[in-house]
Amino acid sequence: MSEPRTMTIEALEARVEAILRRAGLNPVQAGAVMRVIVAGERDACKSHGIYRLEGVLRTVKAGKVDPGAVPVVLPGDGSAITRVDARRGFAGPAFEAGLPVLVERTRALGLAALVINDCTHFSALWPDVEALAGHGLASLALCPSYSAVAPAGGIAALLGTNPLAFGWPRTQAPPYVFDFATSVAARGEIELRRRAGETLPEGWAIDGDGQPTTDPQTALAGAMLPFGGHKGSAISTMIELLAGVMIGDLTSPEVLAELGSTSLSPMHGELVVAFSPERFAGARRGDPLARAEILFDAILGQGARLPSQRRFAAREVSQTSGIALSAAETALLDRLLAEGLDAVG
Ligand code: NDP
Ligand code: PYC
Repeated sequence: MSEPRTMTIEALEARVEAILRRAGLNPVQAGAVMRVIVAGERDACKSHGIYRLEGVLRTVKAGKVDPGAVPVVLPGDGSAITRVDARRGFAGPAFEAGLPVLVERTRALGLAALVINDCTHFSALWPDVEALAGHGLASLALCPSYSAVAPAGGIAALLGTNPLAFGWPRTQAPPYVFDFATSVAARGEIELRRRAGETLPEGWAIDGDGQPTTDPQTALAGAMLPFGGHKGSAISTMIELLAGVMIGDLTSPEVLAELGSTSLSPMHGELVVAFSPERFAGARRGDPLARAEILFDAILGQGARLPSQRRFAAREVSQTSGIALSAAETALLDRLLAEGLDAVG
C-alpha cells in the first residue's frame, strides 16, 4: 500500500528519469522528458506533471514515438529560421537542441524562429518561453495537438487544444509568462477530473450530439469548447495554420487520423518565435524592459495577479519544502518503475 510522500525535486527527477530509462528512452530523450514532467509537478501544473508518464509509456509501447531518437539541428538556409528534426522523438530534446542556435540567431537578427518537426508533444509550453526569457528574449511558442475541440458554432471535435505561450524577460523578477490551451481548459484537466470522479464546470464541453455536458467521460468522447467563443476558435485555427500547415507538419485532424486514438501523445510540430526587445525598440522611448515594469506594476497595483505568479509561488514551495505527492501518485511512480512498459495497456 503506497503512502503520500514528499520528495525533493532532485529525488523526483531521479525517479522519473529511472522510469523513462526503464521504458527504453535513451539518455537524451529521458533527460529532456524528465525535465518537462518534473517542472510541471514542481510548479503545481498537474495537467502536465507526472500523470503524463503513463501516456508517454503507452506511446512508446504503441511504437508511435522513437525512444532512441537523437534530434538533429538542420543546416541553416541563411534565413532567420532554424529547423530541428526531432526524428520522431519527443519535443523536449528537440527544443533543447535548437535553443542555443535560436538564441544566437535572435541576438544577431533581432527576430528568429525555431521550427521543430516530427516530434511527439505532450508537454506544457511555458518551459520553452521561460528558457528564452532566461536569455533576455521575448518569445511565442505554439503547437497543434489532436482533434478534441469543436470550432465555435460547430458540434464535433476538429481543432486541437492548441496551446499558446508567451514569455517576456524581467531582470529583477521571474519572467512574465502565460501559457494556455485555446480550449476552455487543457484536455488533461478533464482527464484529471474524470479520475477524481468530479464533474466539469458548465461551458467546457459538448456531447456527441453537440449538447452541453458536465460529465468528463462524455466530454472526452464528445468535444471540448474553445475559450472565448469565436475568438479562441480563431486563435486555435491560426495555430493549426502557423504551427501545422506553414511548418510543413501535421494539423490536429491529421494527427488524430495518423494516431487513431486520443490515449496516445500526439506527433506534430512546434513553432517558436523569439524577439530581442532591445533590437525592436531601437533607441526609441527608453529601455523596453524598464517600460514593461511600469505596466506590470500598474496591473499588480489594481490587485490583479500576473500569469505564472501562482506557478512561481508553487515552485518556491517545492524548492524549500519538496513536492507533496498523494498516495495514488506515489503508487503510480512505484508501479511504472517496477513494471516498465508492462504497466500500461
Ligand atoms: P490555465 O487556464 O490553468 O492557465 C493559463 C494561464 O493563465 C497560465 O499562465 C496561468 O498562470 C494564467 N492564469 C490563470 N488564472 C489567472 C488569473 N486569475 N490571473 C492571471 N493569470 C492567470 O491553463 P490551461 O489549462 O489552458 O493549460 C495548461 C497547460 O496545458 C499549459 O501549460 C499548456 O501548454 C498545456 N497544454 C499543452 C498542450 C499540448 O498539446 N502540448 C495542449 C493544451 C495545453 P498560473 O499557472 O500562474 O496559474
Ligand atoms: O492537455 O490538452 C491537453 C494536451 C494535449 C496534448 C498534450 N496536452
